[in-house]
Amino acid sequence: MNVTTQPENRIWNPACECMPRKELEALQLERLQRVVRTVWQRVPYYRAKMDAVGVMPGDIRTMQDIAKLPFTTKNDLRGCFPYNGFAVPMEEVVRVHASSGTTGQATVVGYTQADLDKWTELMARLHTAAGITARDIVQISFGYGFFTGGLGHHYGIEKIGATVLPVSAGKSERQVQIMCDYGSTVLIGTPSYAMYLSEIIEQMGVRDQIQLRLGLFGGEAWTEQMRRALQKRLGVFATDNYGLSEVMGPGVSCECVEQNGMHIAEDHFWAELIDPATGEPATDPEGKGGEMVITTLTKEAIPVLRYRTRDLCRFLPGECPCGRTGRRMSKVAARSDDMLIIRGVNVYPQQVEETLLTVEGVAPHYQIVVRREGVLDEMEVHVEATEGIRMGDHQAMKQKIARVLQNSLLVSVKVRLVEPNSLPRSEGKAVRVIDQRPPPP
Ligand code: DLL
Repeated sequence: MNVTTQPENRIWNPACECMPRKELEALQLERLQRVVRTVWQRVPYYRAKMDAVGVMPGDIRTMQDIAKLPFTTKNDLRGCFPYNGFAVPMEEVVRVHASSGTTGQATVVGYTQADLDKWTELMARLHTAAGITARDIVQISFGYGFFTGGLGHHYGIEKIGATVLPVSAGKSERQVQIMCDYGSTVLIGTPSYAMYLSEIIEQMGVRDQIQLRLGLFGGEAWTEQMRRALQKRLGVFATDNYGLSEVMGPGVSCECVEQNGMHIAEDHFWAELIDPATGEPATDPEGKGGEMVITTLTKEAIPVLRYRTRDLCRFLPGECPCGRTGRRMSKVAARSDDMLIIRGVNVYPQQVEETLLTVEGVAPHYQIVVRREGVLDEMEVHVEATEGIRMGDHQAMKQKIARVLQNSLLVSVKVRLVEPNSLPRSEGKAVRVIDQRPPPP
């Protein structure tokens, strides 16, 4: 199975997606001023925060004035649980999504009908940008429910007239059977789950029956190496898309068929990059990058000012040949809270993935276990060997992986080579790090 040729560049809404920058900037300012006024009038939480720093809606005269506004954090939104951050009465809210709440109180987000219509429009843009057409049969393997992945993608696919298979996550053999029986041409899910499905396809021996041509992956960080592996294994053209429930869900930014960064839907979101340590604007946004901070410009039910995403990325310079004028962001390199400090060296899980996937014979499944041995932190990377590696090769393979990782991460790493298919597979977002260190006192 070969990766299909690049799909053609089509644009869902050229008037918005290719809007001249000057026009876009005027629209953004008008929308920002409106949203700031709205939250100040209607959300006591924002009124209190703005009063505390002495900013009034009238102080926002240019986009740069946004820096006068306070940040919003996940904890702030948790504190508004469940509906205190809403700017409209409940009778105007037609849907609620929420984060899983596995790491604390869930964050709850509401949508008016107009919010859902805008979200659907942004998803239609995303799906068209990735090359989906009305002729496609689209299998959605994101969970449906409070998670925004399933329902968010669902309505966009319907809007562009393609066929949705609302399979949801899990039951992996059944997923593959559906792919064969229903002739799915597009797979939508997390990259780690797509990788798992590619293994099931091999195990079931049905590669010849798979008709996938596009893969739209998002919801978690993944590397270019992972993209190449997925394209090869699934025979798809793979694009990335980014979003977060706090500001809407998927659809905040997406790659087009140029595969060169994700266009931000700037008519609906204002994106800033800041230095995560100081909160000041990033000094080198196109080089070193920074933490993505997002302000919603059009959300009605729960507008959010300067939300600190914790996602680290860069803005990409230059224009995209596709014709869209929206500024592009790089892949998310990591979340600032995923950073491990091992013996004084900063390590991100994505660096491990990037390096591992360059070693032949290594399966794209890994887990990082961090422990404290005495006063020192130890990092052990669990890596699966592919079936082809004989037991006798294990020692040499282990040493090779440790050497390659050490050279790239600049910290000593233990490697444990584990049996093929023995690491846990994700049906949603992969858990890459198991941190067994005691919590700080
Ligand atoms: O994951 C929304 C989504 C669903 C996006 C499906 C794309 C596709 P949350 O569960 O609130 O929402 O998680 C948001 O996931 O802050 C990032 O850390 C991470 N994330 C989402 N998309 C990407 C991506 C959805 N393409 C959090 N690359 C975000 C890297 C991503 N990380």
